Amino acid sequence: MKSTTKLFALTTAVLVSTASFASAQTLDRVKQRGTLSCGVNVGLAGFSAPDDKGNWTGFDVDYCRAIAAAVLGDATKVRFVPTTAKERFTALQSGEIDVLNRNTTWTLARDSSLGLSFVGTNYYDGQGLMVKTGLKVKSAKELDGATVCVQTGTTTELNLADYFRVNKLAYKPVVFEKADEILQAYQAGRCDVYTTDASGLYAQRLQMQKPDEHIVLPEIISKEPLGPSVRQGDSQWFTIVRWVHFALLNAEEAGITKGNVDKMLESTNPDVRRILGKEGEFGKGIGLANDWAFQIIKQVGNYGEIFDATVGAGSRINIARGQNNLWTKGGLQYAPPIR
Ligand SMILES: N[C@@H](CCC(=O)N[C@@H](CS)C(=O)NCC(=O)O)C(=O)O
Repeated sequence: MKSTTKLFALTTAVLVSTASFASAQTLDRVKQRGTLSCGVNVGLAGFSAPDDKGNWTGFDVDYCRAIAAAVLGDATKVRFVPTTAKERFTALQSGEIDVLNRNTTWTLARDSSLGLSFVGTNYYDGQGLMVKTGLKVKSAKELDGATVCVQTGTTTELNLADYFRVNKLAYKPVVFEKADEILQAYQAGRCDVYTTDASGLYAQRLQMQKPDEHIVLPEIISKEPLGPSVRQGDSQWFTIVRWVHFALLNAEEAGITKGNVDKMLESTNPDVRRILGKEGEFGKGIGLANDWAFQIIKQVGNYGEIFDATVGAGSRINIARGQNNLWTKGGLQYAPPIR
């Protein structure tokens, strides 16, 4: 073989292997491995945080477990991969993780050029601003000339710039790579304002020395639809992760809970029977066992149960369901039917 031909063959091989990796069947790889590799936050109370024994809890963590329950029949078969805001997309692109569940905002650039596909919005959020009560500031409009602590690699950084520019307010950003560093800096008085997703602010306030001395201002300055994302190019995997989210919502809507799911197997309600795999062959279409949704609910719970236990009324963070309520209760959470 001439050396140019050799070079051509080599290049083609590399191209082919990259392409086949991108479209490789993630489902098969997860099944072969026997564990789901799930990208989560390094530590954000309510969403994803390890305790001192290395047990992970949180809203995003439960989404990882729900996917493992659906795909592997076992919610414990998850390897949690902590990622910072900056690292998270590379972890998915490189194949290190199968899915990213890390308080990540769905934007056009991420959903296209960055090589990700968002499966839906599992938490409707918006960006907030926190200040010390001692500053006596009541509105974001009073923040002209403020120093603002913000995390790099986030939508937060971009919205902050927009908001202050549009409202003709001057500000000085102090940029950090990790939320912990911001927490320290903000408490030490290195900045007047801490800005991030409102959910993040409530979670971080609990970690502060004196939570009562900080308020979240009334303005919500952006839309932050948070949700799971997968690599582009594997539509089967995309559909699976998307329907795990929909199954969690449909289960709540149908009143199926972790506690009653066994009893619900005897239900005559056709909707309940389809969700639990007692009627129809809906698992087959997405490459899973017919009891895929039963396993999610039995082992992890429904959407409302996850929300309550991790970030809602049953948790220390105590965030109201608000927009994250089901559409039947005035919220935005709406899932297409399993049928
Ligand atoms: N939703 C926004 C912000 C996500 C984000 O990274 N938020 C910060 C502040 S709450 C965080 O989770 N930091 C944890 C860390 O990296 O230590 C995005 O997708 O860019």
